[in-house]
Amino acid sequence: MAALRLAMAPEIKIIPTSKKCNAVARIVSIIIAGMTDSSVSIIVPTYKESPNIRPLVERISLATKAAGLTVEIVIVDDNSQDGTVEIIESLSSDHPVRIKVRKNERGLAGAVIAGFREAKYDQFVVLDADLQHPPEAIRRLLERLNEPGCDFAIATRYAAKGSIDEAWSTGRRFASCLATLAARPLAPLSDPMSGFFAFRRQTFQHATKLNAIGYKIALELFVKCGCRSPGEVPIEFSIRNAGQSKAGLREGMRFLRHLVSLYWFKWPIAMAASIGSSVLIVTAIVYFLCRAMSR
Ligand SMILES: Nc1nc2c(ncn2[C@@H]2O[C@H](COP(=O)(O)OP(=O)(O)OP(=O)(O)O)[C@@H](O)[C@H]2O)c(=O)[nH]1
Ligand SMILES: [Mg+2]
Repeated sequence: MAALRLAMAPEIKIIPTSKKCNAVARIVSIIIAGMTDSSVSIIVPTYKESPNIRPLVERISLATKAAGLTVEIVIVDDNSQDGTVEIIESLSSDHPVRIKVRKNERGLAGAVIAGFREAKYDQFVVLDADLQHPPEAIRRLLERLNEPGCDFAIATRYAAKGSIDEAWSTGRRFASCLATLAARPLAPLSDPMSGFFAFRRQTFQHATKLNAIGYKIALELFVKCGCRSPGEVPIEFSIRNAGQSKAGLREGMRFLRHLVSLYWFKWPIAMAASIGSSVLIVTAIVYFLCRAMSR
């Protein structure tokens, strides 16, 4: 625990000029390390993920124990009725895991927000249940978040040293690159589509007009919480461990709607101006065409 706290403590640039200075620097860094929060609520949205729950909880437990973190794992399930509840109950005697079942709602983004409301610690990590996001990177995400000034830490497959499993099809890579390019102006992130991220309760409390549509909750939170200083952690993005993907054409359409709503939120005047000028141009063209044809 002390080792992790030291690792997570902000680096202090003190140049010791004597042994005395060295000792002072060490004492200061120990005090700051002691103040660094090493507790975290890990939120996992699930829908029909029962084959993945046990390996996921075991890997999170192992990785966070090795890192000296105090954790709770909050599974937010949308009434999958596939045995997920029973698996969590059997795991809860050995692991710090609990489940919230939502019976009347569906959707990844809403489930994650419900998880934040359930969480008891002040640092949140969100990751998918299907092990595409390596739980071993949770420690590095929190280290990043605890660097001075960082308000949002996100795992990325597109930064140097990040990668995507070779089994990803060309079509999937192309769609992911297109979506990433479309979202880039909204947030200075190399992988704004990522669903593996860490941030603080305090930042969440700054959220305005949260819109729980679609899959891209990290992008939504980054924009609506007014985050400015992201930290990135490269990961190897795997393929799904078991079970079926819930992403499909319908999610793709939702993503487009979501993107437009975020552009409206961030640049309402520019959006109104571009729509207004497009309408003006089209009206002018139609008017001159009609006049030319009536001569
Ligand atoms: N609670 C809840 N979780 C969901 C819902 N839809 C998806 N999820 C979870 O959100 C996470 C991401 O969904 P995936 O189906 O893996 O989507 P994806 O990673 O974009 O697609 P793949 O790469 O094909 O796995 C998984 O943990 C899902 O179980 C939902 O409606 N409600
Ligand atoms: Mg997945």
